[in-house]
Amino acid sequence: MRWFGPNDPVSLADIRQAGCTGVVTALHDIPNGEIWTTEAINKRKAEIASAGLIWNVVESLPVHEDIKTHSGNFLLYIDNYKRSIQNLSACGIHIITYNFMPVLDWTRTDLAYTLPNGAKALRFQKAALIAFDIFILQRKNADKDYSVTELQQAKELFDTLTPEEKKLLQKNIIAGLPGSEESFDLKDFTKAIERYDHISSDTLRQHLIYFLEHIIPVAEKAGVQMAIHPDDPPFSILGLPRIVCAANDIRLLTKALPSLHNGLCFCTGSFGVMEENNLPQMIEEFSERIHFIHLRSTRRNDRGDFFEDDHLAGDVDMFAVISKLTEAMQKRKCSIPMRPDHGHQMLDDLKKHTNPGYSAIGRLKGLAELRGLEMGIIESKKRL
Ligand code: CS2
Ligand code: MN
Repeated sequence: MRWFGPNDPVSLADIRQAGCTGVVTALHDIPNGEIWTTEAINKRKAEIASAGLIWNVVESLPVHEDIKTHSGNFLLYIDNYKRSIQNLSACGIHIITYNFMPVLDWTRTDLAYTLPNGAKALRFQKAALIAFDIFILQRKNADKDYSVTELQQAKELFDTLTPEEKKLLQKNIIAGLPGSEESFDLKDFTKAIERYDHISSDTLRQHLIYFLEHIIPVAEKAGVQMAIHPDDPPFSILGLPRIVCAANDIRLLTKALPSLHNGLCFCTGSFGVMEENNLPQMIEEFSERIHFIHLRSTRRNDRGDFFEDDHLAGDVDMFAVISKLTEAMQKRKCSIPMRPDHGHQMLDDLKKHTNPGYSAIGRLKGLAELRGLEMGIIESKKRL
């Protein structure tokens, strides 16, 4: 499971009881862009080990905005990034997840969407995002990005919101979800997105490839597998370019840097939002370079909304996904680390403060179901 460090309301002991053997974490207290020293890494590693767990995957080693925009101190930050990769390797950690999403990490408009059974889930409602963009953020020329119907739906929704609900919507979108490196107020946010005014998807992709050209040789030498996390949601939001959404985006990256150290964090919840992404096929195509797995399912509608469904329900064919993943692991003769990505807020979670998406019981339920499915698939192959 993912653990957010000593301040996480879900403790290492809880995670161990949930049946995990390891945690996925980051040194969240180190500002984005600074070097992760071996002392700091080893200290956190020892803390995790003393709870009977291992730290084998970093999520995430953040990429500074200067690197994404190719401006300011980007050369220094790339050097620092290389040093962090080397330091992690020296401490025995060889899988690093990161993402290349401009400004915002993962984005939802509703963090407490009540499901029919009373549990709460995370949801992305397109009309709410557009309402934020047009009426709260008032981004220049934003209306050009949407159809007349979309603008109308956003206006209708916005008119039903109370002032508190409007504030909450803004907070949900820009105040930073767990694991995000940044948190903004409206003014700072506008400044941050304006840095991308002249950066198209192709330019952003060139910036990513430039970054990879510098770090992948270092990762190779250090025996570190880099795993890029797809954009979540996998489409452009608020006029920002997005370049890690579909199978073809991954093809472009692997064509530029064919090394298997240039790998993927296969997040079924993120890729699965896009109907054209055939997940089992993608696993087959990229099987050698999947270094880390996030399992989660979303359910979409035809308005461009989605919510996080039960791990074994929704639009993701989890049986096919896990079948393909077990085949990949058998072929590679290795076990790829996996975590349940997010979980519902349910039972006692509902009475506690939990990090959105990172409740104890909801994730435990997801993990238990996923492990059961995996065991069923492996054993039935052996015994039939
Ligand atoms: C999100 C992200 O998909 C997710 O789990 O919680 O924070 C994601 O982990 C990062 O973007 C990966 O770099
Ligand atoms: Mn994910």
